[in-house]
Formats: sequence, C-alpha cells, structure tokens
Amino acid sequence: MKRILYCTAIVALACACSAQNQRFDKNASALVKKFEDLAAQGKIMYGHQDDLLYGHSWKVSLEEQEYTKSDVKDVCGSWPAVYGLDLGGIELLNEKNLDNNYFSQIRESALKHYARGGVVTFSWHPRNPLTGGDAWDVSSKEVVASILKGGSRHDFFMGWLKNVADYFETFTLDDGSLCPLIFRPWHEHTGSWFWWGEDLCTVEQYKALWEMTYNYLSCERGLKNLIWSYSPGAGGLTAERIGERYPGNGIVDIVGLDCYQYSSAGDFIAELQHTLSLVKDFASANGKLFALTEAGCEGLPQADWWTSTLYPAIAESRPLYVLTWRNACDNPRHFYAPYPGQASAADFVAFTEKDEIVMCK
Ligand code: BMA
Repeated sequence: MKRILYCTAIVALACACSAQNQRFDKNASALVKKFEDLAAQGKIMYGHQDDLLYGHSWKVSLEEQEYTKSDVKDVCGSWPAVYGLDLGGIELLNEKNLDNNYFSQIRESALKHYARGGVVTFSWHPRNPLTGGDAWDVSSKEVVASILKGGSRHDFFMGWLKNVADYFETFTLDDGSLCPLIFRPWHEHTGSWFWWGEDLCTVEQYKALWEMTYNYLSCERGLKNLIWSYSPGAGGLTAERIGERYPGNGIVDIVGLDCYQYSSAGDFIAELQHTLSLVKDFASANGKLFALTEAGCEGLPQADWWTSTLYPAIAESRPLYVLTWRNACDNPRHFYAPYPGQASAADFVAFTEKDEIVMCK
C-alpha cells in the first residue's frame, strides 16, 4: 500500500509544471480565490449546460451577438452562475460541436458570460481516436493504451490535444489575457460507457492519460487559465473508487461528481447525499474544492423537484456548484432546467431565491 502511494506521488511530481512556473494566471488565480470565498460562505452556484446557445424551443441565430436569451433567465430573471459547454468535435477541427453548436458561438457566448461575472466550464466528449467512433464507442479496450506515449495512435492523439489548445488560446479578453475555464476531461471514468471508462483501461493508463493531457495543455502550451476538475460518476461510488484513479493533487483543482436521478426521489436524495459526502471528504483531505459537476432529472416531472429533491440532497454538503444538463432544442423530452410554463418553473424560482444559491444577475 505504502509503495503504491509513494509511486503515485512521484508520478504527480514528475508531471506538474516546474516549480518556477506559476499554477494559474491572474484571472484563474482570482477565480479560484472567489471559489474559495464562496465555499467558505457555504454558497452553491447554479449551473446549466449550453444555457446561452439554445433552450427547450429556441436556438440562437448565426447573427447573435449578445447571448442574453436563456431558459433559466426566462424563468427566474437571472442567468445561471456557471455555464457548461462541450468541446466534442474540436479535436477534428469541426465547425460545430457534437450537439450542433458552432465553436465560434461557444467561445463568444462564454466570453459574454464571463464578462457578466459568470463562470465557464468545459467537458469534452471526443471521438474515439482508435476506432473512429464516438466517445461512447467502447468496442475496444486498447484505445487509451494506443494514445499514450509509445502507442500506435499517440502522435495522432497529440494532434487532437493541439487542436484543443489552439481553441482554448482563442478565449482572449480585451486586455489580451485568457478567460479562466474549468476544464473537466475524462469524466465519469468510474463507469464504462466512454472509451476512457473503468473497464476500458487500467488505473495506471487512466492516470497517464490525465498526466499527458495536463502536461501538454497547462505545461507545454502554458494554458494557465485552466482550472482542472476530476469527475467520477455516482453509480456504486465508494471512497476507495474516488481515490483509485485520482490523477494527483498536482494536477487536479476541483473534485467533482456526476449524479443523475434514474430512480425515486427518495433513492436519489440518499444516493446524492452519500456520494457527495464521500467526494467532500476526499476533497477536504486533499485540500481541494468539490462540486456537483453534472446532475439532473430528465424532463423534470416532479413540480417541486428543486426544493424537495435537489435542495435537501445538497444543502448539507454544499458543493461549490451544481450544474444541470442541457435543454435540447431538438428533443422535447431531453431537458434538465425549466423553461416558462414547465411544471417545475415556480419551484425553480424558489430554489434560486434560497440564501445559498448563487446566480449570475
Ligand atoms: C448527453 C446527451 C447527449 C449529448 C451528450 C454530450 O448526456 O445530452 O444528447 O450529445 O450529453 O453533450
């Protein structure tokens, strides 16, 4: 056991940027400080995926400049504090991401949100670099091995990381500095539905994937605007499983949790309370922030879901933020935030009015 811990520490040290390099640039430092202040006050930011790009029954036009429309704002008068976006497709230099959003609009809306005082976070559902399938193509267990150093797809995959870095470098503010971004790659790895999932690679391969990603983006390319989040999925999560593939304190800033409701409200509350407390304990022991990086109940059939299910599940542990998933404009049943007239709209307003919930005004 001791030997394993010792090796992990050496790997983490070896991959962190050299000591004279600072961890964050000034904007990311200020944002992390803001996170620490919010966490100390027990505040919880509310977040929503793709919020400014489309909603349950609308989509921004190509001419959009302001990015003011939002299902969340239409319901409660404020934007979500955290704006989630996805990079899937940037690895191929596609014009649009996997959910049909122009990368130019993703960037412009993110910069608007940051200028309003909001926080931006990116997930990444990259295609499968070995088979050519999508992120959910788990037909081969060789994918992670193939992209690590020495693997047959390593050079190819480093090209994908270059495309990610080139895109992140375009998130410039007026003074030429970069917009800080929470980057949350290789998420839900405790499940096996993505090609980087638990059954698809070994512990060492998963950690090496993180180290390679961090080393390239934050060290080699010097992207000090990135705040790194690690997000296990809730299903069957234990303290041991949170720690088993943890990439290391040198390269993680936020310990996250992804947890969706697939069962009764009571079961979901119990699961979320339990898994959040595990994540919180792990984060505290490692001096990290923690957040509910993805959550939700598809279609929001329960009118008081926000105050009677989500709120009691998070009120005790108080994650830094809770981000509910997207309101697809092309699938009327696939939504996780209310829109005007939706059954849980009034209750969502009551949730956002709670003292600890932070929105973007
Ligand atoms: C999933 C669904 C998909 C989407 C993917 C990435 O949960 O919303 O429709 O493509 O996330 O955003």
